[in-house]
Amino acid sequence: MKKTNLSDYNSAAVPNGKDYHIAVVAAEWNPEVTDAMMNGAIDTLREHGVEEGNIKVYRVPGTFELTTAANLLLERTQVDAVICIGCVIQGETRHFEFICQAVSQGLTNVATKHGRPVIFSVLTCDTMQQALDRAGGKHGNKGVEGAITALKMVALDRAIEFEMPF
Ligand code: DLZ
Repeated sequence: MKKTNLSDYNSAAVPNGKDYHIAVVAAEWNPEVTDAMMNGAIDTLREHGVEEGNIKVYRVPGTFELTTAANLLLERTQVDAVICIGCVIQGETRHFEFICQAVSQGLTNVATKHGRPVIFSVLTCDTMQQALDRAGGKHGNKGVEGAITALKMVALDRAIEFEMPF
């Protein structure tokens, strides 16, 4: 079956996040997109048992700053995962390429450096309409998907920590 909305998921297959601590960091650029993704992520965490006090939300100026924020959070707190939300729209210059390259590589480096999940909920679009379509529009909400990914990755982290027999 062709999936047109990637935010359709089986709720029963998502781990319960009762004792999880999750940070959500969202860029201020393109707020009509990042606000919708951020709210989708927060609502999804709540729906899957993460307690209100265990969800911490931060804003950064732009998508480029997501890497620094994720690094600070993982260095200074015991947060289980960081969901990074941004939206980069192609403009007339090459700025787009540099931001996309820096944030994708930067977040990968931060995740591997700290050994904790960092979720890449960053839209890299040609047009604002493409972004809106993925922030609660016809292609779902990538913030929701980021929250589900975070829950699954924390569950994996704990399974490796506590369930491995060797
Ligand atoms: C400068 C810039 C540009 C041109 N475009 C975007 C964008 O589409 N999305 C986004 O989140 N941020 C953009 N920024 C800001 C950079 O991410 C960053 O905040 C600045 O370069 C300062 O480091």
